[in-house]
Amino acid sequence: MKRIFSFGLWTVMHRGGDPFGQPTRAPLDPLQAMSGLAAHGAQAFELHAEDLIPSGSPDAERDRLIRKARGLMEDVGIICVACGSDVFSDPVFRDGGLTSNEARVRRQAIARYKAAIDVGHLLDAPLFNIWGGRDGAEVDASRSPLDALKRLRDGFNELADYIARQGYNMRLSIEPKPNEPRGDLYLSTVGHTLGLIATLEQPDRVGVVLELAHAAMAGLNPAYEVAHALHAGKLFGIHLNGQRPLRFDQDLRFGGANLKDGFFVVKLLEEEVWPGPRSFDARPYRTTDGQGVWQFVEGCIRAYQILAEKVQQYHDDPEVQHLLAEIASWDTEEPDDAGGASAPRVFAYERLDHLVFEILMGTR
Ligand code: GLO
Ligand code: MG
Repeated sequence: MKRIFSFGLWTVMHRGGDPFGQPTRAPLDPLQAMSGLAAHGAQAFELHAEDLIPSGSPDAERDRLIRKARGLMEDVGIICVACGSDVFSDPVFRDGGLTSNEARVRRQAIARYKAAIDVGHLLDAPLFNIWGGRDGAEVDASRSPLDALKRLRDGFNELADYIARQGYNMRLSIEPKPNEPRGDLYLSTVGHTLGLIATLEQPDRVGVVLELAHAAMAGLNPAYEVAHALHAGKLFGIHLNGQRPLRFDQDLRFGGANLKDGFFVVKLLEEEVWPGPRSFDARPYRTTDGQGVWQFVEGCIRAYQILAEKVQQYHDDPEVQHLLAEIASWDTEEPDDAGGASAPRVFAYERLDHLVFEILMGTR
């Protein structure tokens, strides 16, 4: 299987600003972002429709920008694997998008998503991914969380229905996150999101996008989150990056933190031959300059490739094979010494875990 590497346009377009500091890099326009990504090893990109088309652009301008993008995509050989919408930065959504207490604002959020779904369709995106960054609260008295879930359900139903009625060849996904920018977000983990999806009118059309950083922010094991999505047949996308647990959303370069978590996520994706694009949603450091942005891109891709090689090495290692075969042999109902007292089981997990460490360190 040929792996497809993808980046959010917003990752390389990010200018290094943070809540306490001004941007540190010159702006990069979306077409430069696409061609730069193609030149540095990516075969695909994701975007918010607004990354390419400023919100409120008239249709003619939208069509012109899409024609330009499609021409460039053809020229440089890059495809669009997911589209989303920025329903978080405009102050109108400060009390929520789909969950706002103002019906008028909820309608605006739906309209924004529908317009972005059209953009995704025009770029041949097979997935529309929703991260509702404002769908949460700081003031729990402001709305019942149950009402918020009902509003999310109604919103996702309407959007899935829109995609179906338009006849678009596109699936819908939801990207959970526990908090930030809101104090708490209503759809915080894969498990919560799967629970909500089960209540939708067309649950088959809707899945999840798991972001490693978001799982780590919740103190969860990202590989277990991926496993839940895979088990439910719902892993529609993945956002790879690095993150130290229980902090603000750091979006570090893939490989920049929690190496072992990254390894076990890659191990799962590779073992399951998961067919989706390996998408990166990270940010170049604030100290990175315009050139360094492309080192960031190459670093993310290379980190994935190295971890995939490590997964292969793990499976080829005779001692690992021996230990895994032994573990598999315990999975039997047969008593191993009929009549006599069984010898206490020796679990060689210390050794197995150390072998993972040696493989990752390159000392084996
Ligand atoms: C923020 C999210 C965000 C989404 C994007 C998808 O924490 O990770 O970057 O992935 O909005 O459209
Ligand atoms: Mg993301």
